Amino acid sequence: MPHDYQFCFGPWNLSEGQDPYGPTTRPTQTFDWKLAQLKSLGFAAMMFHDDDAVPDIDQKSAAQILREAGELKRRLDGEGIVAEMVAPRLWFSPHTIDGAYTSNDPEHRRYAIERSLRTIDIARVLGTDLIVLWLAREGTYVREAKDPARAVEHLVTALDRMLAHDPTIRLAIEPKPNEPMDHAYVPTIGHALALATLTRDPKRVGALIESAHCILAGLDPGDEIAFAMAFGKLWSLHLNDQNGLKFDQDKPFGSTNLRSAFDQVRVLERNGYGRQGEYVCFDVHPFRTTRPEHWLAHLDNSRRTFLRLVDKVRSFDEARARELVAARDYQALDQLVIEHLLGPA
Ligand code: GLO
Ligand code: MG
Repeated sequence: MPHDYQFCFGPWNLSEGQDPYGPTTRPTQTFDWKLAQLKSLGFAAMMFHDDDAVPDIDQKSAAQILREAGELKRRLDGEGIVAEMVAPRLWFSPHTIDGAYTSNDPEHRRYAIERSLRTIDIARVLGTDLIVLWLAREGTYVREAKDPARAVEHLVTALDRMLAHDPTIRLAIEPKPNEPMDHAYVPTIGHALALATLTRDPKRVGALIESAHCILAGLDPGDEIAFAMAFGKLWSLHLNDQNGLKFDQDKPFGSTNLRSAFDQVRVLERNGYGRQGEYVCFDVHPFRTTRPEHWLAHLDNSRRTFLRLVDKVRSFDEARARELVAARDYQALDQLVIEHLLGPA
């Protein structure tokens, strides 16, 4: 069945297998190699951290950053690849050990904001107006270590500085409830959209939803997606899967819970995701056990599963579902979904 979805991933999604307990299991690859893989898979766009676009960004002047971003833009144009978004990587630097925008150290908060402004400059050169904010270290390990109400003020200050820096950019907050922090300050889509209302330009602050992050928050990814879409605020999407409350697994889409994946796709279909140019991104990683020759399978498989589920959603007997809803026969509705997913006996 024809579809009109456009797909993307980031260079970090071709990861090399390291985890906190062991080193890489696949050879290190260059950015050029990763770009070539994206092309070979037929994906339309790439997501970027600021330092994926301009390596060693903290060592470079603003002019040099712009120059290198310009070189990258020419390469992407030459390959016919779009930059979907740019995200400040605010969790690697010695200046962000205690958080970035919410650090207790004012110097470090300044660093985080300045770096985010450079990210915006890069995004403009790469031709995207979308800045993604995964607020990785904005939270605590020890609750008494920070003032959570002040943290909201710090976050709003940072968002306002970014909005003022460029009147055309949009900020998409990517909520995640934990990891690396014990508790994060913006754990759900509701928090993200509430935060938007306190900024100088709420209509330019929206959200990116990642399936696994919803599961880690004990929430239903499809409901979170629907909530953001009801506000017109779902500007990007990281589809993947997660087996319960464990470390952030970034499994292939549908790998753990096919029915939840079906529900996510159904919500996207029913609410017209992609019609404003939004991309379907897969924030997935190969398993550590994956051999180099199977390096791309998790991305290809996620897209295959997504497209199979688009077909499943479009062939679902919605008229019958409406009758069952009207009759409050949710028992039969439940089985209708299960048998549709199972296919003919
Ligand atoms: C981690 C996040 C991360 C972000 C990426 C873009 O849990 O999902 O992968 O999506 O850094 O900001
Ligand atoms: Mg993500």
